Amino acid sequence: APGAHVPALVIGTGYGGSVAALRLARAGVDVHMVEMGMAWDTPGPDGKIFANTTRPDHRSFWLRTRTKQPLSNFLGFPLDKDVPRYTGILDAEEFGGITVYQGRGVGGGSLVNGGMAVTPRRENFPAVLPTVDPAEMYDVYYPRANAGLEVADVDQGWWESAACYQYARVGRKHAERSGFPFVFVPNVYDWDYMEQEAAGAVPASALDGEVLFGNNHGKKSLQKTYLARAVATGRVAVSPLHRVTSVAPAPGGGYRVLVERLDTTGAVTATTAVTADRVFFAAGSVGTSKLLTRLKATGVLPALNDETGKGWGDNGNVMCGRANHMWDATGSLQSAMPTAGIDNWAAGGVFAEVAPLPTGIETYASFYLSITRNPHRAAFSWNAAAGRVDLDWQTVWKQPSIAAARTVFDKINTKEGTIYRTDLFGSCKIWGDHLTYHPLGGAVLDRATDNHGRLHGYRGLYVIDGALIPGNASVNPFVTITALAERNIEEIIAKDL
Ligand code: FAE
Repeated sequence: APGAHVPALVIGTGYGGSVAALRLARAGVDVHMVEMGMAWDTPGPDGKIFANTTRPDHRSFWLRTRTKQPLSNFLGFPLDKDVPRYTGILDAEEFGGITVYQGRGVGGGSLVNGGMAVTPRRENFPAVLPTVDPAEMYDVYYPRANAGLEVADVDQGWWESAACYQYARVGRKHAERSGFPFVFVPNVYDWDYMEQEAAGAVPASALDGEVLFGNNHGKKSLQKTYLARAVATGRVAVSPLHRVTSVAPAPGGGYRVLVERLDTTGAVTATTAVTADRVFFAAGSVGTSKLLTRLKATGVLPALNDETGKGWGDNGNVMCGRANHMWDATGSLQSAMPTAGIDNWAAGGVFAEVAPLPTGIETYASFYLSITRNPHRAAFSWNAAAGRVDLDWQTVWKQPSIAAARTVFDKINTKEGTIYRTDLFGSCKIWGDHLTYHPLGGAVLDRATDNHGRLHGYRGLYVIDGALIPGNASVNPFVTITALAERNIEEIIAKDL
């Protein structure tokens, strides 16, 4: 309600926001979560909440009139098509040199991601978060995050013979024949449900390719884990289709937060002000960085320090496909949930996820999303003339990522006598180097904030999402985002409340 006062306001409902809300509520604090995306709790015209990856519709993209598929082409045919403008689930946010894919809705990125729940190797952690004690993370907060997210391992016995993981077994064979370590990775998918999908006993979900535009059944997104527990406390209110535009010091103490209410075309139908004692920025790396950069530059939060908006990276994401021989078919049925990776981080700076290409037909393609050690870091800045926040990432900055990925895939291609696919990202284009799924940084821990996410310059303002991590996590990031949030909120509850 207008003029309302809340003890804690959380901007965004992704991993960082969900951890903050649950822990604050359990500590007796009333929490208001503001989420610009939809609730995703109501079936659409086809009876399903989420659209299928292969059949995008109005639900699929955030405020676009044409889809922007990460794999833009297939066998020479462009895949994109017109869709009605709608507050859909996947945002393909375009900056000068990169398109950043993000989830929109209650649950944030957990709604659209592959569910790969990877804890970094301990020896790599000091480079990920140099100011955080590895012992506390690996003894306390990573285990807490994995438990809270309900992370589980696939049954390897089942996996060995499941038709839907033939693509992953081909990935293993090729990795091992070239001498690369092949690792299983846990996931948040309900494996019992997937086994029943494979047996034809329940509606297909991961086995119907559901991932990028939401998953209707087996994936344990945050709505089923942290957020469900947060709401069950009775202390957490969630406002979907509401976007925070300003956070300013309030005359009587606390902060005045301006919130726009959106309709499903993205139009603003109302603006309200809420006063909050504490505000947690959990709008994701890009969302938090954009807000803080603008609020600092426009004089609303002038005391934020000069690290604001800096230290942003793409987690070294780069994609590629390989064309297999006909004896290495990858299967017409592919589970949309990845289970495996090729870990060449130590030798080549690459951790490559063996990814599905769930097209429903045999493609003879192996597809990979590589996470690489890329040194480039970009900064957000306020473009006053255009009234928007820009990011200075350059496409050529992906070259170190391509070089790292080639340490694995050139060798595999030589060994197998195979070549790269050139039809997935355009015509005659090998590398998907125009995008990231893993934005990280922009309000880096112990730089823009103190070592627990307290923003410098303003008591009661916190960052608690992927913006804290300086650009690279060495693996898929959400377990690290969750574990860091668990660590920081414990300290904040103990010392600040
Ligand atoms: P995030 O989950 O992005 O949540 C931020 C929320 O804030 C969103 O719901 C926004 O709509 C909302 N928001 C933004 N601005 C505002 C505003 N002004 N007012 C109100 N609300 C706002 O942040 N990671 C893995 O570890 N494993 C995977 O398998 C994996 N696969 C992925 C696949 C795809 C296609 C994508 C896009 C990402 C994937 N990721 C994966 C990345 C992962 O989802 C991402 O790192 C986390 O979701 C980031 O968590 P945050 O809490 O930082």
